[in-house]
Amino acid sequence: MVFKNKKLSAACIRDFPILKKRVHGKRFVFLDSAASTQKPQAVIDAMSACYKNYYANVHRGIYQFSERASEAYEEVREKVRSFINAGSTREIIFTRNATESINLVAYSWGKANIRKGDEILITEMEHHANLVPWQELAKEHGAKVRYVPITGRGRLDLDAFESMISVKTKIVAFAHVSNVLGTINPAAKLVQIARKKSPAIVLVDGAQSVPHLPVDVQAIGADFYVFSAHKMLGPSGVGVLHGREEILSEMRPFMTGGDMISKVTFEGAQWNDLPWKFEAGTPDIAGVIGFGAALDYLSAFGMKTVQAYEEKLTARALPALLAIPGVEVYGPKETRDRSSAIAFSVGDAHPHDIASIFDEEGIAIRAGDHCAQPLHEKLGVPATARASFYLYNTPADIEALIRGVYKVKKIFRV
Ligand code: C6P
Repeated sequence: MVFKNKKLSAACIRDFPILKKRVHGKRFVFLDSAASTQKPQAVIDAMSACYKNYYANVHRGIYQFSERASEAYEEVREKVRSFINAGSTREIIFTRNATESINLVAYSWGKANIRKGDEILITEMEHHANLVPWQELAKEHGAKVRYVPITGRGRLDLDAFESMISVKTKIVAFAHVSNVLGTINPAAKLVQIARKKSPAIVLVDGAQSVPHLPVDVQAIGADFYVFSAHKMLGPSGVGVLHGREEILSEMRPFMTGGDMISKVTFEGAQWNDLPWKFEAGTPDIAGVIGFGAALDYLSAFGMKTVQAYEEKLTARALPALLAIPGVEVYGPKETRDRSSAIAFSVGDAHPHDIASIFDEEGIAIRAGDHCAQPLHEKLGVPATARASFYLYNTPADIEALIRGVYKVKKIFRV
C-alpha cells in the first residue's frame, strides 16, 4: 500500500515547514497545490545558500561568484532536460511561468506564421493562459480559434478532435492535464493525429502534468511543451518552455535586450545561440537554483512514485465525495487517466462560502473559475470549489476534506 511508503509520509511531516503551521487554531490542511505548491526546506535552503554564499549576475562577470552562479544556473537547465527527457539543453528556455512560455510561442512563432483564414485548434478545457494568447493572435491576423468539445464525462472528444483538424490548422494547443476537470489527455496520441492531418505546430500545456506524472517530451513528440516551477515545489517566477531545436532556431526572439545577443552595433544586433536567444535580461537566478533543488527532491522519489501516491489519494477522495448526497463532481468520475484536482459543488452553496467554511477548519481549497471561464460556461456553473493534492497530502487530509463538506451541508441544509 503506497500510504505506507515511509519516505513519502516522512517527507510530509519533516520537509515542509509551512505544513506544521496552525490556521484558526486548527491543523493546516493544504488542498490547493494545483494553484501553487508548498516548498520543502531543501528549496528554501538552496535559494538562501545562493544569496548568502555566491550570488552574482550570470553569464556576465569574470569573477568567481559570477562563474559559480552561472554554473549553478546552467546545471539546473540540465536537470530540467533530464527530468522531461528533452534531447538537448539548447531546447530548454527559462521563462517566468507557463503563461509567459505560451505567449513567447504566440508572439514569436505565431506572428511570423499565422495568416488570414488559418485555424488555431484548442480545447474547451483550456486555462486562460492557453486560450487568450491564441484569441489575440487570431484577432490580429484574421485567423480563427476553434474549440474541441468535451464529452459529458469530462473527457476530450477525440473524434471531434480528429475531424476538426485539417490543412487549415496551423496551431494545435491543449492541456496535458486539465486544472479543473483533472482529465489527463492522451498527449502523444493527439500529437500523432495532428501530425497526420495538418501542417500545424503542436504546443502542450504541461502546467498540471509535469508536477504530477512522468513526462517524456520526446515520446510525446510535440513542438513545444510548457510548465511552471511553482506548481512543482519550486519558487514562483520561473517557468520552462521546451521547444524543438529546429523550430526554435528559426524563430525570432520574443524579447530583446541584454544576454540574448551575440553582437550589437549602432545598426543592429545578432542573436545569441539557443537557449539564451530567448532569455533577455537578468533572469531569476536564485529562483532557478531553487527550482533545481525541487527537481532533485521530486527525482529522489521518482515521478512514478509521486503519481502512484496521488492516485491512491484520489481513489479515496473521489468515491467519498461522489457518495455524498448533494455533491456534484465535475470531470471524470473514475480515477483512470485522471489527476488529483477535483472540482465540486455542494448543493447551491456558493464556492466562496464553501472555501470560507473550509478555511475556518484550517483547510485551504480554491474557489472560483480557476482561470477557465469558458469551461465553466460549458459546465453551466459560474464557479466551483476545487481540492487538489500533492505528495505531502495524507489520508487524514482527505478525511478533513470530507468533514468540511459535511459542515457545508449542515450550514446550508443541503
Ligand atoms: N493554474 C490554478 O489554480 P502560471 O500562472 O503561468 O504558472 O500557470 C498558468 C496555467 C496554465 N495552464 C494550466 C493548465 C494551469 O493550471 C495554469 C495555472 C492555476 O489552476 C492558477 S490559475
